[in-house]
Amino acid sequence: NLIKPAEEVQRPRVVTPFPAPKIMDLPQFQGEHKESLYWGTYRPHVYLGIRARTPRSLVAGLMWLGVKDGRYFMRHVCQDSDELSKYGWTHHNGRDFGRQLLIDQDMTLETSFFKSKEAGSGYGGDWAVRVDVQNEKSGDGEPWRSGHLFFYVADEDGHSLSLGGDSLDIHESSLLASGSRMDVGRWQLHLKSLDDMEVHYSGFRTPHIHNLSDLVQESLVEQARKYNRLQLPDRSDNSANILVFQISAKFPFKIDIAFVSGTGLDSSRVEERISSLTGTSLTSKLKEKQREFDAKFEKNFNMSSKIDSESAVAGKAAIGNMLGGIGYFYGQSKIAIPRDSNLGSHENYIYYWPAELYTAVPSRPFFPRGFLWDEGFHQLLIWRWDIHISLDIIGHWLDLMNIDGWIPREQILGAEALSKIPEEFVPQHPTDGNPPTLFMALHDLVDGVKKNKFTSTESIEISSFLEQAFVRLEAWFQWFNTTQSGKETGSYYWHGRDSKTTRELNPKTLSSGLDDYPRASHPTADERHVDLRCWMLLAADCMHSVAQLLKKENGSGKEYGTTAKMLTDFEVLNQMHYDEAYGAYFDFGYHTEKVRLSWKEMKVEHGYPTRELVREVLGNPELRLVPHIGYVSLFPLMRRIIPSESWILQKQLDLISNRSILWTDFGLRSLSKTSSLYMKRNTEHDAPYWRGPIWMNMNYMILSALHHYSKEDGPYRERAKTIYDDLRTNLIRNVVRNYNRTGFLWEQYDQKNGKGKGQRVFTGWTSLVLLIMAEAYGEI
Ligand code: 6A9
Repeated sequence: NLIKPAEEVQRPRVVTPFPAPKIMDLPQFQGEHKESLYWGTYRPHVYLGIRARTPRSLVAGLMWLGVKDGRYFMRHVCQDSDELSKYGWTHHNGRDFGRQLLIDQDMTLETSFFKSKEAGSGYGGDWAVRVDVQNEKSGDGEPWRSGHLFFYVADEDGHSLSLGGDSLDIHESSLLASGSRMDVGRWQLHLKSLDDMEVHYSGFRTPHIHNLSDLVQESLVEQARKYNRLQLPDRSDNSANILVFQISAKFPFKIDIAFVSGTGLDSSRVEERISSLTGTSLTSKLKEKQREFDAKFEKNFNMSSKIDSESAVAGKAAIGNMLGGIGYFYGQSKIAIPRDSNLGSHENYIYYWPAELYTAVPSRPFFPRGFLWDEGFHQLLIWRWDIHISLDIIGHWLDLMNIDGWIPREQILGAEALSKIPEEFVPQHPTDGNPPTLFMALHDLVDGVKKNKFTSTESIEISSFLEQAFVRLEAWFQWFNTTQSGKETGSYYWHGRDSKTTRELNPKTLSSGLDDYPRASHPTADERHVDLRCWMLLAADCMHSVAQLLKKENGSGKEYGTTAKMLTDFEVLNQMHYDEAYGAYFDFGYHTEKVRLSWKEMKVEHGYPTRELVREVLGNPELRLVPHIGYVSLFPLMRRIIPSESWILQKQLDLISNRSILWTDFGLRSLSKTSSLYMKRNTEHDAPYWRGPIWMNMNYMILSALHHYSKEDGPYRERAKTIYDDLRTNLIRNVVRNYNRTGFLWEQYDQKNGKGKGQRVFTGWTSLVLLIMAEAYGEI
């Protein structure tokens, strides 16, 4: 039983769902739509994992033995320590097709996924996986001339699985396993191959599939010890809910795995379905799907005249990995509660309600889970590919809202997601927000409907979605507008900064998404954050246009218009945030520049003196603008508040194009070289993160604004155009170069040499490079 009992009597307010019909209950998300998305590669944290969009699914996945320096290693969960020199989806359409390439030392694996619904298929249809294994050193004389794959099926519902036979000879019978479930009826799993191979197996019974790699490894080690062979024991019993099949063959070899459901009904069609999902039939289906993918890529991004073919390959990997990285999660968030609260919990957290989340993820090996503000950026790509997937994802996120209009920022749902993160980072803080970037995507959709860019069916679906979402969006807006407001009307600040810390050089602002980007040295209620003010403008603007579309202008719609107008007021913005001397927009707060970290001798422990890095404040903080030029300073430009004829626009262009400030050959750095905190560590353990390196999401927003100003009449139009072109070229060139050199998209890029930094396989917002290639920007 994975689900903790809910507090039945009276739910604490913070874990009470928003009292309105769920968006995901809309008719448009049922029926064919729902079924078409049932099975998928929705387990992004493993190299290849399949499940259905249901809380306790039948799951499947691939492991293999990698060989390094003559030793074997089990590969399963995406891990940097596996040192794969490349992996990721070169193609994926988010639905029924994907092709992935993985390079593990001398071994190259190509995994393809294909899905189809045939007459006789059970709910959600059938699917197939092809694994094509090559090895550079596959000559007969080599010691490692055979490869070992492990394909598993596991029933999270605990139903037991039946083995195809006691000894598996696939040339006799291709049946590996079968079972039965409520959702899809009876099902069978088959293995077909033209190559010679041995198949061994092992059965397990456990609800904990997240440590399956360990189980398989232990079983192999035990066999190796006893019999000196690398082979699963061919042991299972009737109660096993997990079956693992070891497939061993000489390089090169190829296997096709076919999953067929609804097999209880019409057995004659089963053979036919299996053969159409394997062999030459599968080959031609995969080819056809790949052609479709290429054609859709061409049509939707329409950029062949704008970029070279090398960039197009990286662009395809960007969208392929974004779609291939989409996951389905189910579980309960932990919500942090104040220590002194009397909620009757012995822990410092309570559980959110059990919830499902269908979402893209920032990075498969490191952050294979949902992040609220990342998702808004992801949707800018996804809606342009498949509007139905995008609405489904946004709907899931908005359904996670509580009665206060709050959505937890980081979604760590279920055991598999939890296994990727240290415990202390799990609880989410209900006082903390995260930029409401979903409004960017929603605004694009509204705009698209108004300008007839969608088919009429799509437009109707978007409108009915917005109709159902409206109360939630209003509550979301209100949550920000009330809980994150500042002392002065029209001012806002990110709540949740630590005002008592003695360790951080500058207390972090995790909720802003820009973590360690420097803010006022002393957090107080006097703060005003210019980025949040601009996010509020985006939200108000978007709400206003949604209200217009839904013909609600006379009710609350009017207020959003008024709020948006107030927040676009150039004079007020300048009074609150503009610094004449720097020509830049800044936060405001209780601040001193005279802060540093220094080592302090602490009391003697066990005879040893200990040292700690602590913060020293050498100046007197005062209420003032906080003089750090960087991404935050550019928000008024990003939001296009600055009139195109204003000399303040010229100032912003100066800051952007100045190499001593933000300009590099690889994109705009997050913090000016002239800032006192440029590339400074925040604590002994926290290296600079948003204090210099180049991030794609912000560069995309800045480019989008430059693109806008290069089309608006005004004295700086030409200059905006030149800067836009150069910045765009630099960003594309650098990301593509890194992709070709390293095989990966990266979390951020070094501002000095352009090298990918932070996490690799960061196919979240770095994938926006594709929209940059295509010059696809929103109207807002
Ligand atoms: C905490 C650490 C082994 C950081 O892309 C996701 C987020 C962004 O939303 C945010 O803006 N990333 C950015 O500043 C990654 C955050 C990962 C948090 C993980 C646990 C230990 O894990």
